[in-house]
Amino acid sequence: MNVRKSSLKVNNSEWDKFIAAFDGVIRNGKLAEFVGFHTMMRRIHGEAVPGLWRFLPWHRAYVLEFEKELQRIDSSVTIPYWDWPQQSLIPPKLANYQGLAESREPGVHPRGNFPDQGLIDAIMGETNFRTFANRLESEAHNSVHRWVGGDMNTMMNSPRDPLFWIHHSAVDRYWYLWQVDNYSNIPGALGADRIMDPWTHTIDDLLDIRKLDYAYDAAPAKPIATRPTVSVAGLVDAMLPYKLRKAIYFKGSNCIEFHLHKGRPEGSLKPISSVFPGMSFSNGVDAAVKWAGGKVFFFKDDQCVRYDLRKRQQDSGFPQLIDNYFPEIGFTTIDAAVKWDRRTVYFFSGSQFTRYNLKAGRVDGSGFPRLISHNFPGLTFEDDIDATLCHRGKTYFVKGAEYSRFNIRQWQQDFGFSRPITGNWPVLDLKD
Ligand SMILES: [Cu+2]
Repeated sequence: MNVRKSSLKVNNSEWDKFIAAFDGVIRNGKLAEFVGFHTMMRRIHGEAVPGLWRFLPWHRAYVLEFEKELQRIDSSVTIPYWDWPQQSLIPPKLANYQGLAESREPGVHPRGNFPDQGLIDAIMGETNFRTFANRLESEAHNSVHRWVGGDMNTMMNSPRDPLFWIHHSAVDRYWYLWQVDNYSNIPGALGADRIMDPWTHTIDDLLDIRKLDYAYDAAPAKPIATRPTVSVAGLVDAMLPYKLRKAIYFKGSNCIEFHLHKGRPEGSLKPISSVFPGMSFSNGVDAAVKWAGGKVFFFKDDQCVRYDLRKRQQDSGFPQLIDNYFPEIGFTTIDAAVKWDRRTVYFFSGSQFTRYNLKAGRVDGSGFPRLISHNFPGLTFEDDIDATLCHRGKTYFVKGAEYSRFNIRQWQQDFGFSRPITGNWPVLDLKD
């Protein structure tokens, strides 16, 4: 296993070997090739949205592959990590060695500096991957590039300088340390964006450094955090748009009317049987969705009912098995359903969803069901969604004690989500 050491712990002979190997990849042209990758590859920095998700995994692959090139010259070499903020200066052995870089201007740039421990602690305390990655890149990583200045402060030339590599080893280490406590699923990078070109590494292959056969400092790498499980019971079972600007939230055998614009409940918690007389699932529903023609569909376990809102009665012939009534959607149970626009309904079940065309009365296109995680960029919830509702260009997803807001036009989760329901969206806290 390859152990990357702190720049403060690397001894003189190890620095000499690192420098000799760096000279080797200059001579064999590999460094120039790697400098080219940094310029060619799109979406590897946070200026573009996929870059926010790709920055850390792409640079993990980049440092790893470059380290392999150094090891082809000298197998004992690993890339030290620049141990800022403990070492907030150029490591002395590299002060007079700058590889292919032509210039450095340390300390000259007005916004160049090393992050202090307080900033590092704040960044490491973030719990949402995207927020963490964004802050690590923009607040810590960028300012060190600026502090070194010269070639290090350019996208074209920065990898020419050995400081680039020890700097990115440090960034990678902070991600790894964060991963030990926080699950990084990186759901916002989709399709080709999940592949760290020009290599074949995918984000998923790169998450666990133990599988990549390296570690930081002498201790073996610790296991990284895995997907958290929701330990509390869901606070809401289903949400249904109701009349103008209103919605009904369901929990157990009760429901409550909520005014979406005023942001408060209207009236009190009532039995489902009093609001929807004659509806079969008076003990509770899994999902509810507005349908065409003044109808609503309710789902419970493997059954569904259609309900007529004007007549205030359940249509005859219901309940039916979901599988019989909607044979194409691919689900026998439904976690959540939402009318997205006038003709489109989304059904969610487990880790999958199916899009349904209300006007045509059939599944909307091919390839359904699809994975939630692959089609809703950045959505924190990848499975077992409790309830969902569309309102004013946003779709709200509820899972357990948290909710998320998804921007339909931008097709991404809004910044700063998911959030706890309690304290942020109190009306959803239907516990008494
Ligand atoms: Cu960088």
